[in-house]
Order: sequence, then structure tokens, then C-alpha cells
Amino acid sequence: MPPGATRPPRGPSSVAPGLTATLAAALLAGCPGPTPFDAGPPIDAGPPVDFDAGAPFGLDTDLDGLCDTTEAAMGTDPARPDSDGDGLTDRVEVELGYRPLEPGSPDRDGLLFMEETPQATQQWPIALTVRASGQTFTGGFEPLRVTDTLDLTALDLLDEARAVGATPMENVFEVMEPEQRFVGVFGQTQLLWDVRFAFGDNLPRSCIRAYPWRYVIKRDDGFTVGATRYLLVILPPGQRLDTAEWCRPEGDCI
Ligand SMILES: [Ca+2]
Ligand SMILES: [Ca+2]
Repeated sequence: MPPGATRPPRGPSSVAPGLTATLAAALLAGCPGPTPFDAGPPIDAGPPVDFDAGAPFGLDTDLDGLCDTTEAAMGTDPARPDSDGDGLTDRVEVELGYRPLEPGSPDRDGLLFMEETPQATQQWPIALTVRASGQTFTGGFEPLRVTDTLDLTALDLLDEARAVGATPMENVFEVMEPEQRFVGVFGQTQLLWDVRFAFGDNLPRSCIRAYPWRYVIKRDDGFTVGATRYLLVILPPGQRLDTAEWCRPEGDCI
């Protein structure tokens, strides 16, 4: 953030639900184990279904970008663009690695909404509780690849990511904000980061699209203590997840 600039108040915009992502984990320092955080669900095509071999190739009845034959194979509804009714079309869920037959995928707590206007910004607080004895913890923003006709990722919409503070603050020797790092953490401590997005001069498209990203937190010995996947959803002005039309990739259905 440039000197003298004023940080906008934390919290959801007019289009964002009151989302708070809290990574809660009490980790015993020096006791490595599997990460307690889900790095993102794999694609789950659901239970086996009969493949409709009789459907004409290339036919996409519900115009969601998934061919009828593909939908028959996956068990999604070829006559309903959003089979599980969660606001994301079947093709979008498949391309982003979610489950098109499970309304809880993606997790609503991992959705962040931002309008496609040049002034739009959005912040995402990330918290992690650790139990440490002098270790250093560093956060890192990672965009995930996505099919996008403008060839954007969440990185193109990232304004900044930084370490912002800890509770209690006296448990931390030093907070290195731009480096997203907490140095010398002792005792049970909640560490706080902020990830901030801005639409900026990206091209508006008047249709909804989404960009997945992860925030990864590592201890100074390289152990990953947090790796959580989120989804930044770009909404046309004045629209919601359940009212906006999803952008469709050009070309034939898949
Ligand atoms: Ca379809
Ligand atoms: Ca869906």
C-alpha cells in the first residue's frame, strides 16, 4: 500500500456475504504430521452411472458447456446447467475441481465475491492458531490455474498479501508485513494475514467467472501448517451468484 494511503475497512462488500475464513489448529512445534487443512477436493464424478452412448456427440442440451454424453457419464443432469443448485454450473465445477453433484462443494466459507468494476476491492482475513516455541511462520499466496478466455488467474487480481498482527502480540518477536512472516513465535498464538484483491484495469465481461487460489503457511523448517483453497468469484455489478450468467468458454462442449 503506498505511503499515506488509507486502508478501507475490513469486511464484506455489498455483494459479499459475511465470510470469515478461520484456520484453527493447535500445532505442537517439532511434531510434524499431515497438514490439518484441505488443499482442495479432487474432482468427484459421483457414483457410477450408465453412460448414454446414444446421445449425439457435441449435443449440449442445457448449454452449460458440458456435452450430454459427458453429463451422462458423470451423473449430472443434462437438462440443468447447475445440477446441484449451488450457483456454479456443472462445467465450472468440473474445470475448477469441485463436485457438480454436491451443493457443499465448493465450501461457502471459501468463496470471496468481488464486483467487476475498476473501484472494486475485497479483503480476505486468514487466521491460524499455532502453539510454538520460537519458530517462524510465513504465509504465501498461490494462484491456481483455470481455463479463462482472458488468460487470467487470481494473481492478476491480487493487490497485496501481508501479515497484519497476532493475538497476543507479545508472543511474536517480529511481524514482517510484506514478507507475510511472523518471526519468533512463542506459546499459543493466533496469527493473522490479509489477502486483498482489486479488480483494477482488468476487462469486465458482464458475466460471472471464478479464480481459485490457495494460501499456504509454512514453518521455518519447511513444514506446511496450513494450505487452504479459496475461490474468488467475479460478479457483474448488481448481480449475485444465483442471478448472474456464467461466462462460457468459446468452442464446443467438452
Ligand atoms: Ca450440458
Ligand atoms: Ca453446481
